[in-house]
Amino acid sequence: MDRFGMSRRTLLKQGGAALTGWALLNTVPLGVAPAVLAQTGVEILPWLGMSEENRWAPVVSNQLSWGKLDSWVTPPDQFFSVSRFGNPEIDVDTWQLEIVGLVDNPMTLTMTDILTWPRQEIDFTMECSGNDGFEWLWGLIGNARWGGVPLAPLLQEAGIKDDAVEVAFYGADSGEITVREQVTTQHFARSMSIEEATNPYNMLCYEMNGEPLPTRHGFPVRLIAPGWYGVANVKWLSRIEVRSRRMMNLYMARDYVTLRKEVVDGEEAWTESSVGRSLLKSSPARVVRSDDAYRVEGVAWGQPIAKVEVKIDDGPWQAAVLDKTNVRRFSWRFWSLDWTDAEPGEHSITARAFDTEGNIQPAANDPLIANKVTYWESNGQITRRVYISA
Ligand SMILES: Nc1nc2c(c(=O)[nH]1)N[C@H]1C(S)=C(S)[C@@H](COP(=O)(O)O)O[C@H]1N2
Ligand SMILES: [Mo]
Repeated sequence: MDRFGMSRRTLLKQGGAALTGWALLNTVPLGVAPAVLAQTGVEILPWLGMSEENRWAPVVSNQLSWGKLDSWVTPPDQFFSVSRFGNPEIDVDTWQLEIVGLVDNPMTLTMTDILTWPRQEIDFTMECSGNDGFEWLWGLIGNARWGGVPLAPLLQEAGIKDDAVEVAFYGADSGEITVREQVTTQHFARSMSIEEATNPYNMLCYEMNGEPLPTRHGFPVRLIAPGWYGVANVKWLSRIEVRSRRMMNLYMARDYVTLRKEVVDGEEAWTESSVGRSLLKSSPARVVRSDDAYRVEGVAWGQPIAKVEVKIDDGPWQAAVLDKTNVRRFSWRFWSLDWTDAEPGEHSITARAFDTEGNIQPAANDPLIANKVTYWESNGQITRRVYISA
């Protein structure tokens, strides 16, 4: 028996029943090192002006150490977490997930019920929308192979009624929230439109890299919403409610809101929007040195990546080499660039990603980024500084 109280045999049998279309998404074995990353015997140069200090403990833990990056799949013990109300310990034997609200057949599912549905896996790089890339928040990202059951068939079985507008996902964790001086205790919750919620990639996830979900990543079951920022991926799921009114809670409509000045019909207008789908982004990860050869290594994610370019100081944009061993619709893509003429002294390194639709990651001074005054969804080009010794 394992942590789910199910026998290995039962789990294996269900794994074998995977729907074919989905199963084909995952052919890269876990643990394959990306070819573009330097392996052993290199010196890793530190970035200037970045801090390892964790200012947001205990909400934030385990930021990814870019300098130590050596695997495409992030091991769970190196995977960041963001937990607003602590990490509840849930007893899987008594845990239940309700699917209620505007549905024809309300459901109460146990872990055993969930395990009777065909198991699927999907590779997905999750980034917290607060991962702004500046001095303190740079490592709120990780890539994992998530296992579980697709959400859409469950919602279909529950039968969404015609007057429904959205699906809300509630976590078991809760805390105090104050609205206009009213102090309330609320569960962590986020919602999606019916169309977004029934996207075939959304998953009720119970495994991370082949193991049961660790407590801090949402044991026993979390939502995995590939292509969305971290906040949409509700952990410790306890209730799914189909609703006729939009959820306007802290995580949908107050805190996780991007505030930006735009020009509408020739006039300046402030817009506020809820943090949503992941945006095209890249970042230099580190500079490595072996003998006198230097190399810039980095990562791109958020949208399907077509190309990454790197600019050193005021030099031209140079095409980086994209990793070809690990290419997945929702996962990060590693890249590298040989830095052939590195002179002693301080240098700046900027990366920009291009997606397969031809979009370019915006520059830091692009109005899209410069006129955004909240730090959420910061996908502007990231510049890092490094010192090359004589
Ligand atoms: N129930 C619940 N789900 C949650 C959160 C939370 O605090 N409680 N944090 C969200 C945020 S802001 C992020 S970035 C991701 C982080 O997931 P991880 O901790 O597994 O990396 O979980 C999301 N889901
Ligand atoms: Mo987040």
